[in-house]
Amino acid sequence: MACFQYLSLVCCIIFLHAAGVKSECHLGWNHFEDSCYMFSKDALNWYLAESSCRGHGARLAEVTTKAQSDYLISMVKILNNGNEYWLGGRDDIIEGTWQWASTDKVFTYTAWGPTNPSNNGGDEDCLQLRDFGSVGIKWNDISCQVGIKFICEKQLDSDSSEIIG
Ligand SMILES: [Ca+2]
Ligand SMILES: [Ca+2]
Repeated sequence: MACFQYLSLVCCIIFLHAAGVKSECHLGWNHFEDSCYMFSKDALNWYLAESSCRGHGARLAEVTTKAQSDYLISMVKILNNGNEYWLGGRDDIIEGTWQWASTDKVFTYTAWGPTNPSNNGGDEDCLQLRDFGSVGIKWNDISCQVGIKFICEKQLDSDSSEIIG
């Protein structure tokens, strides 16, 4: 009887472990709600950053809720390196119309920093997270050609099946 109970416990642990693994992000990716996020160590321009994310079966992070925005900002604070990070927003197709790159959907939620988007020099068409000092980390438009770090995002479900490519 004791042996049977022990085996049941082992089976239960194995089952829970297997179930748990399925809902986790891959090593190096961080789980929030339905997505996995990777904060790059490399600095690339926006276009190469987007390509890099696609190479991981992901996209540049697209922020549609305050909760998601707060999470990403808190992660950037934890990394505490003063770095700026690309997000997947752009207005290079129609100036002043900000869209998410993977869907072309126009922004609904926004978290712009003071006086932004500013389109300085007529050449700020890509979306980054940067530190605005007293108001904290917010959104800024900047030239797409600047080399900075970036945040990739992919669906939690797609992460467990990413073997091909
Ligand atoms: Ca612009
Ligand atoms: Ca700006």
